[in-house]
Amino acid sequence: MTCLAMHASAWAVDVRVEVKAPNGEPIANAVVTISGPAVASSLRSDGLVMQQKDLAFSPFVLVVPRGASVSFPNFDQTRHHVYSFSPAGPFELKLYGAGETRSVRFTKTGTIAVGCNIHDQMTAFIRVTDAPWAAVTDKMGVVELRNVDAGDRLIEVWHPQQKGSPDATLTSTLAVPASGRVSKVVQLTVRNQLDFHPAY
Ligand SMILES: [Cu+2]
Repeated sequence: MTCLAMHASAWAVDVRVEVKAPNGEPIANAVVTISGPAVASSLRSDGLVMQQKDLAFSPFVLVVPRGASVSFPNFDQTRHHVYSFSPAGPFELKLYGAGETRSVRFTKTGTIAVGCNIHDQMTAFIRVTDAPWAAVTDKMGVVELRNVDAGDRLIEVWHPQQKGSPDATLTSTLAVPASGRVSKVVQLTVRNQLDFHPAY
């Protein structure tokens, strides 16, 4: 066994983060990242998909490692024209129809607000990160991040309804122990409306 494998198994624990509103309600679609000197990102870099179905993007929020490609398959009978003006990764996928797909590679970290030129109500967000651990909260407001290396870590939480710039995050610290498991509750204030739009 190599030293690296020993390190990963012996000094890493699972971290549970719960994101809540001040009134205690769970906040879904928050991107939780933990930064630190990991050997490699634990995020998958292939098979990343943001589909178009029933005139909506799915998932609404996706987190991907920098350098990854995301495919945008169209499962609707109507054509979509998917684009972003976001400085972190502007792109345009001109009208394409049912059963077709396109893909985009994201090489800068930041927030990509995704829209459709035909259907204004279609909106989604891609967060591109260098953090070794990241996930999107489920409807219970929870992420489980596996095998986080022990040490003092920085947790960042991002949400599309967060006040501030498209890249505004709420940061906090977490001491990750060498064994056991750890959980943390993060309180986040979000607005009723999206703070920014793909066309901005
Ligand atoms: Cu569309």
